[in-house]
Amino acid sequence: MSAKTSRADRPSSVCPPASGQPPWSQLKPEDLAASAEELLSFHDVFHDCFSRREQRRWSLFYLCGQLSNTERKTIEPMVLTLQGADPNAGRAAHQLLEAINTLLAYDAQLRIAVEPKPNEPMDLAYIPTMGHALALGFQSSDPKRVGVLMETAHSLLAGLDPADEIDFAMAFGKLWSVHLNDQNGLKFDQDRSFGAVNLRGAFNQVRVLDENRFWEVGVVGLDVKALRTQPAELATKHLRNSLHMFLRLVELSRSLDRRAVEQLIANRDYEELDWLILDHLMGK
Ligand SMILES: [Mn+2]
Repeated sequence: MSAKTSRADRPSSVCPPASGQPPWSQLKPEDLAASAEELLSFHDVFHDCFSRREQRRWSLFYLCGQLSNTERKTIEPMVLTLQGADPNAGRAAHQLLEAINTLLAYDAQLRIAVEPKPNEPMDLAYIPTMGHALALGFQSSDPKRVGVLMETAHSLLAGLDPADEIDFAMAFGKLWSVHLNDQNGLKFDQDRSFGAVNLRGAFNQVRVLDENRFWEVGVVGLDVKALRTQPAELATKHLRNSLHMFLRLVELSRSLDRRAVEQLIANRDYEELDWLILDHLMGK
């Protein structure tokens, strides 16, 4: 008869393994030493099973890089020389396209506005600008149902002028929404109140939206967030500020002397045009 018994045949009085026993709080130094001894002998027997093949592969890769004729022997040029540009970049775009096509097929009424973002939550910029988002939409299974959404802070983080991004997308009838806010330089995505950092930049965005009759085709959103150190009861003022700023800038855009603007552009007198607009923004 075999020495093995099935689980069901085992007597219940068999002592469970250590992991199944209640913690034993009366450890003495010699108990710890004995445990350490056991662990070491376990490691001696099994450590070969736990070595990772990646270490061998990458050390070989690194040596090949050291022996290559790249000018700098740091990881980035080595990877670019031996492996080429990141193949995941192309794969990611195809995965995004696949997701868009799946959604379009899932709901025949659905329209998708892609909101480009150059940084978070990843350090890789797969769809950082209007141009990227438009290209993705035009490749989709139903380009009529894919448009874009411009967020001020995202355009600024991509090093672009939000008003130009608005104009570019509107040129193709593809701007379906905007998230107006502001951004102070290249840091985390701040979502400051609209116009809080760059008043002239905010005016330019409102003007290009209004002059192109955006209200007929899209929705204005204010994607802003409260400053982190504000008390809770004051933390919704950024919404008031952004809304008032937007409405005031619409008024200012509509009350700007159109004939004077056209004349200055015709004269190529751009300094005077700057002053006309700044003077108008500052009021009298
Ligand atoms: Mn947004």
